[in-house]
Amino acid sequence: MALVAHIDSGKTTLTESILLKSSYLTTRGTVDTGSTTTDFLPAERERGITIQSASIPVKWKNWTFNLIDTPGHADFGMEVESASRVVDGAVVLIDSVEGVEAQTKGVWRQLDRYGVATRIMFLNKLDRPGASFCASLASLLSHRLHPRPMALVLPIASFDPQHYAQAEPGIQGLVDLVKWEVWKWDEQGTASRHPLPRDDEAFSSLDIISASHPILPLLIPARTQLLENLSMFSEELMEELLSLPSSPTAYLNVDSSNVIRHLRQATIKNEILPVLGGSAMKNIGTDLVMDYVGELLASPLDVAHDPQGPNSPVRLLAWKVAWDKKRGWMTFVRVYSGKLTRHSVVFNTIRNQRERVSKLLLLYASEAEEVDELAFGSVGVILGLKYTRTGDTLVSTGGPASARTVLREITPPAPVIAASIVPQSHSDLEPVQEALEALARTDPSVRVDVQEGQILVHGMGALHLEIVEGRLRDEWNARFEVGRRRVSYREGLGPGAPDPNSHIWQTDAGGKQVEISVTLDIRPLDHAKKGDPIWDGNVVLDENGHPFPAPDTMAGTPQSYIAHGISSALSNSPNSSLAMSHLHIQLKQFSIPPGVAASMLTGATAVIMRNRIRDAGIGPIMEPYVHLKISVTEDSLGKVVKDLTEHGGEVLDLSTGSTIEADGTEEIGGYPDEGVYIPPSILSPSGGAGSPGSSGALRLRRSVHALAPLSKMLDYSNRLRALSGGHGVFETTNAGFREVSDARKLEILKEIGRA
Ligand SMILES: Nc1nc2c(ncn2[C@@H]2O[C@H](COP(=O)(O)OP(=O)(O)OP(=O)(O)O)[C@@H](O)[C@H]2O)c(=O)[nH]1
Ligand SMILES: [Mg+2]
Repeated sequence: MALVAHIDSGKTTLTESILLKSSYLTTRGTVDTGSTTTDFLPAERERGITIQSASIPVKWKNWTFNLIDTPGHADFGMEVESASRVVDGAVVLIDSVEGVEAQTKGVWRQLDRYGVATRIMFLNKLDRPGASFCASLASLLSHRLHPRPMALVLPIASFDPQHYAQAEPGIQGLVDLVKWEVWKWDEQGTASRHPLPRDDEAFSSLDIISASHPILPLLIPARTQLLENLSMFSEELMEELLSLPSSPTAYLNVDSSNVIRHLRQATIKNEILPVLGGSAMKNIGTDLVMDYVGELLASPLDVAHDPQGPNSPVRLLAWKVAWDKKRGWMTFVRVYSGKLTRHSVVFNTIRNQRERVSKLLLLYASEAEEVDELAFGSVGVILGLKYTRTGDTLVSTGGPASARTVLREITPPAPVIAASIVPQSHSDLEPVQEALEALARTDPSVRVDVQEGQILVHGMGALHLEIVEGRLRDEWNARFEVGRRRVSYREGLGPGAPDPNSHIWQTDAGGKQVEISVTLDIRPLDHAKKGDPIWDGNVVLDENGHPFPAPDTMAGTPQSYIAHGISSALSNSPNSSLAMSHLHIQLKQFSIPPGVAASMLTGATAVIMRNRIRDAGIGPIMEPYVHLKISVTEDSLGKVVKDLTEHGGEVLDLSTGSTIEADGTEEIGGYPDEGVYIPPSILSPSGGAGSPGSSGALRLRRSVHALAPLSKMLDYSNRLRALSGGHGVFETTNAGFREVSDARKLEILKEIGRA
């Protein structure tokens, strides 16, 4: 199970709370004092943000969860990518002052991409002034996150009804609508549970909730709605409800274990999104999160994996590789089949290598426990592997061929920014190159290449490069200087027509002239279409019109050699030396004379494609854009907006920006609220009636949402500090590549030395 969310929504804080509640910790740490279990890197503790995901097995009641705390900053999206690949479920958090944010949608799409169907939403920070349970719930619909969010709890801001009239913020309790009980937390954070009555009479004289409390009249309708909405997904429940007498309290007697069974089925099929809430910082709601994770999320047995028997062959996915000074290479794996034992030998199907397992560890954040075996479903670490990289599949040697199929690989997101690395002296060159290679192995979203004798490191954003630089120095003791940062541009296909003979390549093979032909239909991708992230924003199809998987995953076939050739030609345009993007490429046919090695297809395809791209002439240039959310005081708003416009930015929406997607496209409107219970806003006294983000603590501040070229925003923290007298804060998320104007194209070609 992974915790995923927008930056700062409280994932690490919730992790710490879970570790405390499950008795793994006796005292909790906080992000603010740099003392949490899972943010253990010095850079994480200094900055108070998560940079790498940390996994930890948690025991709660009869369950064991493998919990993965992920980073929220978009620059570390690779970590969410790999975590999404190996989990069967996720808890997605929302800061309930803000509602759904740009990266909430980002991580949601990542979960979609890897088919993580079962999710629970946790509306966090309900203690903050301006927090609103209802508005946050509604934002799930308006941002089209899920059509059927289902609140399993209602928040109790205070047990004193006066506080509602005075619009006091807070969270003191939760009503569990399923188990029909009230949770109450005292000042020390100790919880007590109070069952609710099953008949109407007793409601007027409850001990736990006073008769004048505004939540009281909502309880029975909320439970009724929950059951009715759920019955849309279960005929059995529908019939049970229909057979009940028509009294208002009849639904109170529906057995809760029965309700949980129906909830679980609907959650596993992703028909509903269960919604919980609380305050991770105050440990409020944590117990309910863990209970419902155990009760509702898929277990490894619920997900279609290989059937398991006592002698099932081993199949693992390496989802992360890390380097540790003491332990050496650490390969994080999830066991998808069989049982892995210490000192065994496994086969890496992608690198075609046998690998010896020296030790097995269960990792508790930075602490490790050595174990003799990793069982089916578990997440652990292998020491001793030499070749394995993130996304590789490992299987038993000697197992049946069917077990050798490759598990779906992990796609690193496209890098958008690069910096040159200059070794301090000649003797530093080799150590720097080794360090870069090792770092790229641990973080596949870092790419290293050499252009005109210069080493370039490409990454996901300015913060990512800063962290990469720090790790090279601290973890590998590399000695180097860093050149100016520049963004990674892309080239699209030029206008020139193809040469009719461009599909043929003649070469010399063993002293004989041979002719290899590869016919590719290459054209620009339609503007409205999105490219495949596996192919850096291009669409690459095989002869049958099916998308090509990444070249590494289909070793040995002629198609795989062609895919390698395509990938090599795309990585470097003969016109601009930039990577190519937004191309639509379909393989039509190919022929290779008998007796010529199929591997020759790689070179042939690369040459044929490069010629085609060269003949087409230089195409449009694209540059990466970012979506910015800037929060400033009213008086500096004008200056900030003016500066954005001067730097090629576009202001999207001055008030909430909430209807604009991270990639700048307008949303088509939210999901209807039909079949969804949204409690009245009175439940969140300090939340006000407005939308999240526009109320409470932020009243004196204004937020600006804008889209701007990343190249002009590299030094934005300094610029904003000057513009806002130090009061401005901002966040960025990647918004994809956009085609630039002719004037800007010339500027870029000059910058990269091509004009
Ligand atoms: N008021 C309040 N603050 C909270 C709560 N949970 C977390 N915070 C604060 O929010 C900030 C961010 O919390 P983190 O746990 O680091 O958030 P995160 O989602 O792990 O952030 P990244 O890993 O950097 O994406 C910290 O200052 C926390 O103290 C909460 O329930 N209430
Ligand atoms: Mg964190």
